[in-house]
Amino acid sequence: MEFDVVIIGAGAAGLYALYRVRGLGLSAKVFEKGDGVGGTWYWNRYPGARCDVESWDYCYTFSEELELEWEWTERFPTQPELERYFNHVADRFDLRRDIEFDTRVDRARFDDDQNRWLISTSNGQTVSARFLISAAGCLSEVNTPRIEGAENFEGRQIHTARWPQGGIDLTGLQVGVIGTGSTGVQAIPQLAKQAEHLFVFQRTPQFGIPAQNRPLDDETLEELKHNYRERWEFKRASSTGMGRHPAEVPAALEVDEATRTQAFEASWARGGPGFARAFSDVMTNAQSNQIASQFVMDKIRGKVTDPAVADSLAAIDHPLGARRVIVEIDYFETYNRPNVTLVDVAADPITEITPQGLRTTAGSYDLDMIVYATGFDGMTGALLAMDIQGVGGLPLRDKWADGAGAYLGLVTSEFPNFFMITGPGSPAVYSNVIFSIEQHVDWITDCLAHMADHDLDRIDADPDAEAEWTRQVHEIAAQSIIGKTDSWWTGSNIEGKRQGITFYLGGTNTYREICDEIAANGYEGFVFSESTSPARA
Ligand code: N01
Repeated sequence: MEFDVVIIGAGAAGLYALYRVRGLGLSAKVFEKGDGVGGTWYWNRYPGARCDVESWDYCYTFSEELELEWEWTERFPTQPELERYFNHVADRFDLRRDIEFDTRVDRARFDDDQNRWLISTSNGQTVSARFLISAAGCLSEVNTPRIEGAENFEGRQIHTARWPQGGIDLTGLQVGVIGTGSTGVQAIPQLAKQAEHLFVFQRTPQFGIPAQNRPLDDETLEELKHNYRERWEFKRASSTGMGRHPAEVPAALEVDEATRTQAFEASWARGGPGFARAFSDVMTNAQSNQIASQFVMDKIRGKVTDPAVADSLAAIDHPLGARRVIVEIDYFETYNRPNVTLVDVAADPITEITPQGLRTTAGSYDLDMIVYATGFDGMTGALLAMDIQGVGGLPLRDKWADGAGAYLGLVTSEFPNFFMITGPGSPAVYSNVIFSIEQHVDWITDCLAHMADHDLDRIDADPDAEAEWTRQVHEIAAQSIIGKTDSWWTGSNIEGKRQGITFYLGGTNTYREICDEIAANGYEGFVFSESTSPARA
């Protein structure tokens, strides 16, 4: 089978890419390893899963009708609501007929003579396409740490991103959770309500800001619909793709203590991921950050009745925002329940999993089930899980052995006609990702239209342009406190992975301007060649 475009994944990126590619009159096929659409929101169905970007921002903007007809029910949408949304989009735009479900892309090889990609899938097909677009996601390759003895455990072991449709009945079970990142923090309060006893194995305490979630009433929905174009302008102007009015705030060090506390209290009461924006310098000045960090740690302590547990949860050793800040609902209060035990595995590390449970250097825990809330191989995991080979059979794994890089995060040299949506080098995970996805898809499909108009058959990144862009990505990251501690952001959660921030921290607004300018200047830094191939559609 031959297509103009093959798209990997039917999450937010794959669905929109299919919609736009079709709009160019190109033939397309999407391969999706799950049996439904939604990507992250298809796979992550653990109890408590919800988005920590507000519903009115975490949605497509490409269709006015879609925006006006869809009604969000809460400030922060749950996984079931998001899954419904992506199913609605797939049906509304008649996307399913070009999606093949239960089909994983295992291998993609560029045929230099034909200028085509040969794509092999888990169900034994090989298809060819002029263009290959990865919409495989930044957080889709799960990370399950290898713990000695895990294979001998007699109970059930499950990663949060593989929670089954229909759920799991935890009644009467002794459950252990490893991991207290965004996922663990969302899952733990819900698991605690269901399990007989919940043991939380925490290695690194984390900052948690209350979501202050709420249902959306008719008046709010009406206002959201009324203002959606204005919000879109704000998203484009903002550095993270969020549609908030950018408030002018002073630096924390410019005001007195009482004013500071008042502003932090107000930000806390608003809730959500924007807590640090109470002042302009929390993310840039170590002293301001320390004051904000102390405020959050005191709040955490205030929520937990047992002082020793409160200490374990609040003894945070990294600056606020150096790891992705967590948005929580009833997380810290959950430790006041008699059926929840916090186990500090930084002090007493996990040594092994036994047939009956889990052992640390301090004791043993009998468990019926172990939940791995241990995250993902971020940014590059899903790309490198496939065997992607560029010019001359060069494996992407080899090309990126010393660190991942792509020109604008879109194209990596020696892999012609291969586009990555939210690839390494783009703002990706440090932005309202669905808005970044739209920007990437629009840019890519405009580029495909440009190639068709100019009878161009092949696009590649100039290696020098790519190296210079990657240098800038690293340079900007080096100036930020983001990533100044180990986490999946730096790749340190994956054994043997090259460490460092691979996403662009210069702001989504600046990034968009750069991408647009490069396109307007004839796609500077990209190398095109004219149609020579007999296979050209
Ligand atoms: O994964 P994580 P996540 N022994 O890597 C621990 C997005 N997201 O799935 O910190 C013991 O952050 C690890 O400990 P440590 C969001 O971008 C969004 O929670 O390495 N512990 C850590 O506590 C987020 O940032 C939403 O010491 C081990 C945890 O596992 C990203 O996904 C919701 C261990 C992993 O935390 C990833 O979040 C959920 C071991 N051997 C997720 N190995 C939204 O709301 C790992 N850990 C949109």
